[in-house]
Amino acid sequence: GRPAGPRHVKERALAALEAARRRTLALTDCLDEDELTAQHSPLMSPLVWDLAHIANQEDIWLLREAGGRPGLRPELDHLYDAFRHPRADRPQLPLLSPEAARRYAAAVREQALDVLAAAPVDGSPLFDGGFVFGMSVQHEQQHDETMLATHQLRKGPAVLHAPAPGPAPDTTTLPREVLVTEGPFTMGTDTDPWALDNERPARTVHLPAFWLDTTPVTNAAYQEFIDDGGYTDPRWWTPAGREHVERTGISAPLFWRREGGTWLRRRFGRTEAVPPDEPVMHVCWYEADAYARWAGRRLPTEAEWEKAARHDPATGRSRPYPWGTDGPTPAHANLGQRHLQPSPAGSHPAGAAPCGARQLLGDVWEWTSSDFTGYPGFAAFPYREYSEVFFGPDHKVLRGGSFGTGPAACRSTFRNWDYPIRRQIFAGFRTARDAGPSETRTTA
Ligand code: AVJ
Ligand code: FE
Repeated sequence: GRPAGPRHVKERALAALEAARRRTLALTDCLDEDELTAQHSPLMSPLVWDLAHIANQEDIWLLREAGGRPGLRPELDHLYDAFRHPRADRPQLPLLSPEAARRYAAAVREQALDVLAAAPVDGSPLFDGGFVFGMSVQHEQQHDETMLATHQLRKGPAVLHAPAPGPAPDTTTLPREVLVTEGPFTMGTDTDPWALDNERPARTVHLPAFWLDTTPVTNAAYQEFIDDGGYTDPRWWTPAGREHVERTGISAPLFWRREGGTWLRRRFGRTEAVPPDEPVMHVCWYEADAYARWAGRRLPTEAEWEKAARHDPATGRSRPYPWGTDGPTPAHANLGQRHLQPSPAGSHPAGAAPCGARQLLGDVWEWTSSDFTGYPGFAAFPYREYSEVFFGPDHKVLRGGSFGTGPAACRSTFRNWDYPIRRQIFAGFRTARDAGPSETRTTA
């Protein structure tokens, strides 16, 4: 279990704030001023914008809202307001220089740690369980993942280095799919102190039995779809997906290129053969959806994904993580940019869910079939712009986190969302199918 109490809450917040900042600095200290201020893709901000935006959000939320202080640079709020300036316009703004952004981030952090030391950690929704500090950490970690995606889009030689993940254990006896039996489970949470508004409230959801892939779909499996003419066969695509493929001409995951008979991929400034046993990534929702139909299957709904990731049939309860209640270790999941690629399919048996599925957290985000909406009883907190303004049919839900996701922004209830055309994110998928009536009483 998790130790409670104000001292533990503050220690957890402090450690998470420091870990997130180490990563932020690692992603920005490795590039010179020109590279930090350049726009590597119109989809992304210049890295120096992310750096100062992280500092500005901490200025707003930890110094002003939580600390009741005047804050350091309120005059910068408009420059670093994501809603005021689309990403493509950000390089033209009079942004802080990299040096000034670093100084701003350090100065805000110094005061934020004073606020943390003096803060109550209960008594109000903003402070209960250290929520506002957890929110700030998760915000920084999400931008760290966005910055990692910017690194993947930049041209030029590699500047990030990390060891490769270990090989998968022997997977010859691993079943291709696992059964999640029919019945109710608790979806969402009322009790996780760092859960964001869109993960709340908890409710009971009743699902029919279904089968789910034991691991994310691999590059080798996805290549079969390509080789089978999957991209040009209209049977596999929704009308919107078909239209998207025709308009963009996509015919393989982003960053892939065929040379002779081999598929190569560019990864953080290096080119390598596509590893067959790794989860496929940099595919959009339309590609994931088409692959699933080609395979005679479908994407899981968001509710199915969450049930597979946390329902414990032995107790009838939902877990914070597939493996239980303790936070992730490297044995459980490939998270936090310790590696710069997903682990091979079948890795992390210690992180398996009760149903037997592996790698639900970490490695690659997983597209689900669901639109991003508020749960029944949703209440925006502490601000509408975090999630509520994105609710609706334009965004699809992704679950599980990637190798680039910080551990504080990853749990069985965490919800991510994006447009169905997006491919620069570290997203793959796994597939599902309905279980037949004779299978509903089988125990997984
Ligand atoms: C939840 C990843 C979609 O990056 O747009 C960052 C997170 N919100 N700053 C995003 C976020 C405000 C968000 N995603
Ligand atoms: Fe942000």
